[in-house]
Amino acid sequence: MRSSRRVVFTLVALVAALIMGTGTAGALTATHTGTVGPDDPSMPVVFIMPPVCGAMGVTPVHYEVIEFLHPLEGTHSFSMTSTDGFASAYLYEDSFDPANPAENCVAADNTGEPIEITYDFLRGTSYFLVVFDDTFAQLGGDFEVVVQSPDPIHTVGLVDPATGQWHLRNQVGAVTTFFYGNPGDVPFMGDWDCDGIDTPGLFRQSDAFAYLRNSNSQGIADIRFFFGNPSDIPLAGDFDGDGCDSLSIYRPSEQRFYIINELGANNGGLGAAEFSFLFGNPGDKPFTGDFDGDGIDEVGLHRESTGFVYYRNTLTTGIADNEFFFGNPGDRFVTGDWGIVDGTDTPGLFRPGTITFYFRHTNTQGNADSQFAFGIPIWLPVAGNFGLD
Ligand SMILES: [Ca+2]
Ligand SMILES: [Ca+2]
Ligand SMILES: [Ca+2]
Ligand SMILES: [Ca+2]
Repeated sequence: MRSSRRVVFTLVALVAALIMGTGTAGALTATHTGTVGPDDPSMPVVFIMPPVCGAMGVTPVHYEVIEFLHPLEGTHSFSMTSTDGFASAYLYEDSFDPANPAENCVAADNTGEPIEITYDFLRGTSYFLVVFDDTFAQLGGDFEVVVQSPDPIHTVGLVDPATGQWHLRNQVGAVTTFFYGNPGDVPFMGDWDCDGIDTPGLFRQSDAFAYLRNSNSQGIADIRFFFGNPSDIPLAGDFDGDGCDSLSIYRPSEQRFYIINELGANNGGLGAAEFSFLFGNPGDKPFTGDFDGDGIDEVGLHRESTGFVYYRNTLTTGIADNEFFFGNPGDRFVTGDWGIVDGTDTPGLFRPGTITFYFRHTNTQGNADSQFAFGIPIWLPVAGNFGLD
């Protein structure tokens, strides 16, 4: 049974790869602006020997820090312009200590407009771009940094709820298959260890535990904790923008979201909810995603009976910020940054009747922008950046 399925899969994956092409791996662009002035803290200047830092000096300079907490691994590039070219920049790896700014400085530029730094970020590591006033006058000014970072490469997978077998696709449609969990577990994906890669999580309604794993391979849970009510729906997302996913709760009986920004302690209980709010109608299925591209996940609801999709751009009670129809009754909904890779998540769905995934590339009403055949009707869809070759 299993081996014949695998053959079917390979063929389906090949066809899908042909339909989808080889993906559009590129770069995400974001712009950071700020103003360095007398109110900013100061640190001793570090001499620059482009493209690296040299020895620490003594002259104090005003600075501002742009944090990149657990960014994706790969090449990041920075291009900065500033008022009369007053600013230069340092890049720090792991941590930045303004009392010892020669430490952990891995790149720097002071060669004039535009200031440019390119650096290969490591997986699971934080980076700090320090913009400082490189003039004797220390009058400061405005700056703008354009950051190019790697694509998150969101793809989809399917989980067989009868066997606990996971089938995760990479960007070119190749499928990685492994067993994780028991029959009946509720599957989801998230980045539990903040390395930029989404890996499996399960909610086992029989013991009300969540079981999280940090790699896309067969094995036991790396962390497990008591999640709560068997009827609660787990929602994985980064609800505070720190680069780490946590598990929040949607309680259908109350139509209430409980937002939690820490994972439960291993073998312990779930942490207290930071806050909760009412949203939704009875029967609607919750989902999470970053629908306004600000780096923080928010929540929405999908009405499977009609395909009605609605969400808010903030984690608060209120009317929907956006709503539209996508899909047919019975479709199973996911979200991700696909098609137009711009940091904004949009809907996708798995239609059991046609064993096909359909994707919308904008949060607007309309037909699917892309699609491919994949899977078996009873399988459940998941989505994320799986980090699979
Ligand atoms: Ca991870
Ligand atoms: Ca978080
Ligand atoms: Ca957001
Ligand atoms: Ca997008």
